[in-house]
Amino acid sequence: MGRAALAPVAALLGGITFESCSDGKSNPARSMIGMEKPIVISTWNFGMEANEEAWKVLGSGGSALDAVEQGVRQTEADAENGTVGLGGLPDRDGRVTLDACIMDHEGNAGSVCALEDILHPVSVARRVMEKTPHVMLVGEGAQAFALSEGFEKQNLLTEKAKKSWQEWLVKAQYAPKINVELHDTIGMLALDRTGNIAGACTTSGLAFKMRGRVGDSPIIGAGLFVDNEVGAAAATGLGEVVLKTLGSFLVVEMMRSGKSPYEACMEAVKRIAAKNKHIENFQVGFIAINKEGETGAFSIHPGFNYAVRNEKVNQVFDAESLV
Ligand code: SD4
Repeated sequence: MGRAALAPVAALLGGITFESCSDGKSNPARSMIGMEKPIVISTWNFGMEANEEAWKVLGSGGSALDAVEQGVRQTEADAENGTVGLGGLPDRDGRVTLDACIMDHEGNAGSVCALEDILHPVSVARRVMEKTPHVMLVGEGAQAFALSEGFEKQNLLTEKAKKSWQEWLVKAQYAPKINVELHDTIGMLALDRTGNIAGACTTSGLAFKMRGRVGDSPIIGAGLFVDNEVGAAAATGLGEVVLKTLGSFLVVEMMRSGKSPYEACMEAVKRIAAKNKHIENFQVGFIAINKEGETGAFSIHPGFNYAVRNEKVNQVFDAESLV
């Protein structure tokens, strides 16, 4: 296991500089950032822009729930991002199908799976949470609900994504493999000024997946879990293996038993590695935050990074990895 990649990979705002320091057991972000609230952490380097939107809410005293919704909406609307919302790569039939969920500090949760033609699945998930007695709506039912709530239909298949799909069709090999360099799902966790935690997760899932395939991202406990007494976690990577360990729930439970966010993410990754063959074929990364505002992350392979934002820091960190 390497201690690779502790160095920050993005410049800090405001000219603040920090020493790169870690004992290999704690997250460098912890040493650098200190444990301060409010704070937001997101998967991948594109989390920087999403964090910025979340920060507009958090920095002005808003709630963690509003922050994570506003934050990931930025990614959903970014047509250049091929794995979330608009511009997401379609399934093998050429349809963009979106999965998202959201969870608040009271343990309320909402989720949509295989939602089509709606730009902001995370906001539909929030409506499911707030306006229905249910947690999860799927497919046509989710879309009908969204339309009844005033969301509008929109074609989410961009020309770029369509071209990638058409190229894929030439061979049409159904072998979903996570390339560790691919930037995937956005998971975002926030701790607000009042000490409440919320999280959101949104994705177009695996590129060229089977029609109807749903991964971990919209599943409470797998792609995302929040327990306001303990902390929160989110996952990215090959959903099938995260589903089989309920990865984000596992991370939160490990924090409950005393592990730091970093250690909890590492333990969940080790569990996945122990229970699955051929880890060389897939990537999984977790991010986590605890009640004190300490953050952490860990992945199977190098290449996973995450963005952290608080009063002093706005930065991308490379996660440490098992391999
Ligand atoms: C999924 N976990 O649908 C998502 C996609 C992802 O890296 O995060 N890919 O399996």
